Amino acid sequence: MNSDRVKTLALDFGFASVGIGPSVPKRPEAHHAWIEAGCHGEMAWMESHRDVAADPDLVLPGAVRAICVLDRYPGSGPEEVPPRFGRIARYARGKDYHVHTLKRLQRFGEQLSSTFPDGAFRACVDTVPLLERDLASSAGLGRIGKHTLLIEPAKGSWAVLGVLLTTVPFEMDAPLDEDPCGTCSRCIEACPTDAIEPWKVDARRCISYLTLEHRSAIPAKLHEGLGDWLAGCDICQEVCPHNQPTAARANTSHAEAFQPDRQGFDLLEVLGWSEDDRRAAFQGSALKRVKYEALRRNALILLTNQVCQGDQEAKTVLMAQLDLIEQSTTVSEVLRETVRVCRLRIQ
Ligand code: B12
Ligand code: SF4
Ligand code: SF4
Repeated sequence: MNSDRVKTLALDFGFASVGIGPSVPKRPEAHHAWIEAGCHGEMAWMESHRDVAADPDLVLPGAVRAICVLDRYPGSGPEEVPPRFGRIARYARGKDYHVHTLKRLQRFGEQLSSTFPDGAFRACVDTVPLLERDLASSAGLGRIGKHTLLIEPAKGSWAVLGVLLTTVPFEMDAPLDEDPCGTCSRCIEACPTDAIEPWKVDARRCISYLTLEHRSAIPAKLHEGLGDWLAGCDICQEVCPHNQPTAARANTSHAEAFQPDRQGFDLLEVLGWSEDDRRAAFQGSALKRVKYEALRRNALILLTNQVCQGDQEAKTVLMAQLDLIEQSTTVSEVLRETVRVCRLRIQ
């Protein structure tokens, strides 16, 4: 079935790019091996829903195509930050894509349903464990780099993805599966926690996972690697040659909702927050999933990193914070363990 109308409509809905490919992933075995090796860490849902990744029929019975869409957000190279400041990843500097991309994708699906009443559509944006990058590369949106992110030709990887599964056999686009990296290994060398092997990221070592998803204490050997990342990490994208500034990238359009509100937060401010303050600061942001305890844990580690780099002013406030937490009767095991490691590091 001709796909022109689908594509025009996707662009009308504000997506930066759209492609159509098969609903089944190309490399389900790589996902299987990743889970078997335990690379998903504490993301138990990935293991319990592992069958879904290989079989989209479990998400939408009779699915034959994945209509893949992409929203770009502004990116840049490495950046300077003020002292005692924690950075947040760029995808989370604007509005929450789990809401903005998903809502538009759902409305796009509803519109297609009225045009193709015999077809079924289901919108997914991180909401089910499909292999979105695998499907997007099969739909011709971009190629997968060694850091495992999807890289758009001439545009780069600063983008989030969405998938609309459908039972309608629309005409497919040519896949983009060539290796975009060649002999480059910049992301592997730049990753501070050695999380990347070519085309495999061990989430248990990835700062993005550790700061956003991991609820337990962060292993002591990885504290220093967190550097100044309070939530998420962009280092592998900052260094990638496909993301370096060019005239084409300077003219790249970004979804309005993803214009950055802020680069990050003052660490002392974060440590002084109540749960209500956290909720208010993260309202409408993808960061709302970072829980209060995890945020305090991250902030303590970052402040300790700065003390270890010679910031004496940070040391005074950090010591006061560590004392305060230790004296509290309601402090969690996670924070207690974090305080213990922070003290050892600044001794
Ligand atoms: C779990 C998850 C994470 C985990 C694990 C990351 C990972 N690399 O797997 C953590 C928390 C660490 C994470 C971090 C980030 N994430 Co994330 N994450 C996901 C999620 C929910 C599932 C990914 C998954 O299934 N991983 C399991 C592994 C096995 O899958 P995979 O790496 O895609 O595996 C494929 C490739 O490796 C490929 N492959 C294997 N061998 C080879 C060989 C060759 C030659 C080739 C070409 C390919 C290839 O085949 C595998 C199977 O398809 C997706 C959304 C989704 N449903 O897809 C978002 C998603 C991947 N994340 C996204 C983003 C933005 C990020 C961060 C940039 C956020 C940040 N700034 O902090 C970082 C980037 C870290 C990184 N380098 O990956 C975007 C990526 C957009 C893009 N341009 O690619 C997604 C698609 C969310 C979205 N809807 O937009 N994420
Ligand atoms: S997001 Fe950061 S920690 Fe994770 S793989 Fe990329 S560089 Fe490494
Ligand atoms: S930094 Fe180099 S190796 Fe890593 S994804 Fe980009 S091109 Fe590939």
